[in-house]
Amino acid sequence: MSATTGRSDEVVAGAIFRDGRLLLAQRVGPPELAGLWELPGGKAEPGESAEAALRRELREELGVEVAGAQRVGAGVPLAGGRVLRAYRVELVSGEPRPLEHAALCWVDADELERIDLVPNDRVWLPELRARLRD
Ligand code: DCP
Repeated sequence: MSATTGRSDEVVAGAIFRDGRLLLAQRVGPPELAGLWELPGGKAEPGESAEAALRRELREELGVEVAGAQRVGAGVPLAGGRVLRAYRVELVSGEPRPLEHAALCWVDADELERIDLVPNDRVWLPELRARLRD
């Protein structure tokens, strides 16, 4: 919990959809998460909005510019008092590259069912699947 804002510290994760597919990124670490796939993102800085944190993290991790931040699914409590939240963001410019991940992939609804997601991100499967089947 932040002493200045009273808000739980947030970890943001970005859901980018394009042509009926969702972008996933393969983690390089820690060892228990290495090789698993996630919505890319990271820790918001103190006082930083979710939208600003997503812009910064996805620029750093993917080399792209994104806009917007529409909540997807439930928040996931993390160890240390942080809360992980997913947001749908729009790709504004750039082609995603794995600058901090082992690899990237674009999955359709069927591939999303079969890929090894990090455990936390599995809670968003119903919403992500619904969006891909729209
Ligand atoms: N996390 C997750 N699912 C995601 C994104 C993150 O479960 N889609 C988890 C993994 C970590 C925590 O959230 O336990 C923080 O994520 P990162 O390590 O990716 O965040 P940072 O890159 O900001 O961390 P650091 O600054 O420590 O490198």
